[in-house]
Amino acid sequence: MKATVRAHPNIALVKYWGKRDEALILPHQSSLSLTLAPIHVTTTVEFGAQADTVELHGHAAKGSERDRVLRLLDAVRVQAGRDLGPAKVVSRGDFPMAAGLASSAAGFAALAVAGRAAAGLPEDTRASSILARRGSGSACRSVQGGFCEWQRGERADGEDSYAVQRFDAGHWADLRMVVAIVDRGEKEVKSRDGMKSTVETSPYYPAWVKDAEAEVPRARELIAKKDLEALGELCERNAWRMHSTSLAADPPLCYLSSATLGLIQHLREQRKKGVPVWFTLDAGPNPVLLTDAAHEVAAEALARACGAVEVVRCVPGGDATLLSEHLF
Ligand code: 2P0
Repeated sequence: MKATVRAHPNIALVKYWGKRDEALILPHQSSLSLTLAPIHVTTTVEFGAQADTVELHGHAAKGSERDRVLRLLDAVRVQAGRDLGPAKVVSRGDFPMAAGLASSAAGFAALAVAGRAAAGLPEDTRASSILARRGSGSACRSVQGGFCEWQRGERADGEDSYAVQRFDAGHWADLRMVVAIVDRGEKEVKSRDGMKSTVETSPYYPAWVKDAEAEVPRARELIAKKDLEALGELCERNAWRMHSTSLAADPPLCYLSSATLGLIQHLREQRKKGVPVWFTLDAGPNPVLLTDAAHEVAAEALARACGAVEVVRCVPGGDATLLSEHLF
């Protein structure tokens, strides 16, 4: 009745931006990401506790944060088909939570896999990915390592909307992602609200959906060939288009800061000088640089030269895994 899982965050190369079903968290388009190590979240779930308790990163979770965790465990109870009693959950991450590194992706992936294991359910990556998705969309891509594709699916019940691994972490072991934290502040508009507003008000949204869906198979081909330059260009294009459709929302959503733009400018200059480095950008001001092992030090230096207050160097990460040591 107790299980502990370690899962890694992921960064999308082709982003997820917008839901067709808010309750089930079903996306309008498919997306593709890379799971990142060594950073991770560890989560222990125990059923049969005295009362439902949720501790996230050293604090008792409250309100909607707590509800999201407990709702996911309710779905585990339904899958188990028996009364598992109240649950105790403790979760800890080892990376800066304000980094825009979507700790929720690693957190909900770890929670889904640990919840199923604690309930005695068999290991099942598809079932865990669907469960993780219901906690936070991007979490479905953190159940497995390497390059994962979240297929949007067609069904109204979401049973065909989950992530599949296209290439494992070993496929392109010298690919690097360098997270450049230029701003530690909380973003004004959370991803969940930003994407909802974009879907509802941006006249460019339908174009985003069509384009992103078409970029996924292209990205897959470039990853198969390990074509860093073409993948870097695709990543930047996709990030710009996600931000463009958001900028066109009403009111406009601008996640970029002057520090973001300064870094991008510098990165382009470095690229002209022959440094193979590209960027992607989630719903926040902190760019994530894409490069190879030979240039990760140069990428970090570039980020620091542009005022990054913290830099996290990452390599392709593996699957969410069960651990024998628990957090309590
Ligand atoms: C992504 N992002 O593909 C995109 C790119 C942010 C920008 O997934 O509402 O926390 O829980 O499904 O997954 C962040 O949004 O949103 C995200 P919910 P989530 O990684």
